[in-house]
Amino acid sequence: RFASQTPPRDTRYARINDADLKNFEKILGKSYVKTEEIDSFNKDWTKWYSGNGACVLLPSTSEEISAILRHCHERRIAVVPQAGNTGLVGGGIPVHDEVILSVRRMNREFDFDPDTGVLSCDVGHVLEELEGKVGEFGYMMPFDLGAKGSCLIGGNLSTCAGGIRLLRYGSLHSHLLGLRVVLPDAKGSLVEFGSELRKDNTSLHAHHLFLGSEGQLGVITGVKMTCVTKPISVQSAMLGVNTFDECRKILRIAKTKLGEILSSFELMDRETIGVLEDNLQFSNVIKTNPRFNILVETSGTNIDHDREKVDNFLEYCLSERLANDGVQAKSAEEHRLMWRLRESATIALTLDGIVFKNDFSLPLHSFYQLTEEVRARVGGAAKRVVCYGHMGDGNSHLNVTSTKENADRVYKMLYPFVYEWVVKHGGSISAEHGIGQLKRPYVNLGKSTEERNLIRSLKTLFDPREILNPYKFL
Ligand code: FAD
Ligand code: S2G
Ligand code: ZN
Repeated sequence: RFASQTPPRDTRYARINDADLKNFEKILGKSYVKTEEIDSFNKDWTKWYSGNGACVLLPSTSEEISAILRHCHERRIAVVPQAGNTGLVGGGIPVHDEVILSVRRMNREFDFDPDTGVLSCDVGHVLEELEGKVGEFGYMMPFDLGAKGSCLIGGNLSTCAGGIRLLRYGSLHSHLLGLRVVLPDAKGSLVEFGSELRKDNTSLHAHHLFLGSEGQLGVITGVKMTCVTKPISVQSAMLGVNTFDECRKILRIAKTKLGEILSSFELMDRETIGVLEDNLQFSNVIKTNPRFNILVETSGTNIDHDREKVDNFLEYCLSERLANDGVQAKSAEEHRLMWRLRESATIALTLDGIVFKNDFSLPLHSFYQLTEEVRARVGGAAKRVVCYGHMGDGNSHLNVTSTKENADRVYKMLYPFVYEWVVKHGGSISAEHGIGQLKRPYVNLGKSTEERNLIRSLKTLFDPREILNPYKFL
């Protein structure tokens, strides 16, 4: 009921009939065309969205997807691509009766070149499984996120996922070399964009258009991307800090004193720690109940050198009274406990009632001001206002929880206030989770008409009958 106003079903789209299902079964085989027990595909992870997807199709090859899209183009049947269904904005959930095209079975192809670190694979691999497979060659995926056990690389590409390593390894754009895409046009065109080469300046690099396209331009079926060498030494430290200004100063010091080995700089405010303590009975690794926890991670090649660097960094922050407490992980177990705190925030919040999730990019000078203003604005109506996130990337996950009774009131206090506030302060209303259904009405905030019109003409170019993931931001 909080989801942004759902647009009415567009009558241009055909409703599927038995002949369609027969055709899908001819393409995929009966067992991969599901019309029963498809709730888990029609509901999203946050349980905010539930679609009426008429059926779920489970292809295992690009050719099968091409045949499906050819048929859907001809019959003008709306299709929503889906991967691991861990998206947090309802992007992979039908708004009405769109057919769900799941890439879960697209996990045959896997090829890795240990000389170049280039991964070339189908999009249905689970992120954590890819981490393990490239790990055998001494490499690591260049991004990591809390949903790694369920999200698929196809979904990560389509949302241009960020995660906890972006500060060090850059966004997925820095690692993308090529994509295999099936277009929703009359032929169901199968197009290979880019190559396996790090340097290939022979085209417009159009594959980058599909990063973050949220299933609206084409179905991504294969990827070629660079992975990074697995660090021999991963160190972490947790600092207790009293003011956000000091957190900003510590970030600058981390960048100079830890330099190239700095790989994560995550923030949790005291309220975030509170929801972890109350709902998961975790305890803070910092015992002085600080206003902020800062989790710093380094990834390097020499354990002794890195440990010493982190030690000097910690000592400096303490002696300069920027942090009032700090501890370096002395074992893999301590490292895991620190990260368990940070990565469990999402789960802890799901136990707190109705959760209004946010994912903003903000300039650091106003990063925490929004949380303070929201706290003042929602006051007693909300249960909790917490802020955690990838501070090193300026990415705030301001989450507000409420009881069922107060939810409508809190929702109206929050939206569109927070989106307008973010855009007014030079931020972005979506840092890494995408737009989906959640932010569709606000996607034009701060965007020029020229840009909007150009982007729309790209949608028409790739998806002439607008059958792919309709009712979303394009
Ligand atoms: P889905 O949710 O299935 O789909 C996501 C979008 O991609 C949809 O719009 C869908 O239509 C489209 N799509 C899927 N497959 C294809 C395809 N093959 N071709 C074209 N379009 C396609 N996100 C972050 O960025 N950073 C985080 O730190 C982070 N932490 C998370 C922690 C938890 C506990 C959870 C539950 C989620 C978190 N997320 C995070 C959000 C989510 O995991 C990411 O958005 C992830 O990239 C989604 O991948 P998925 O495979 O689940 O995709
Ligand atoms: C994170 C997960 C989703 C959320 O933990 O970094 O991206 O907002 C988030 O809880
Ligand atoms: Zn995040």
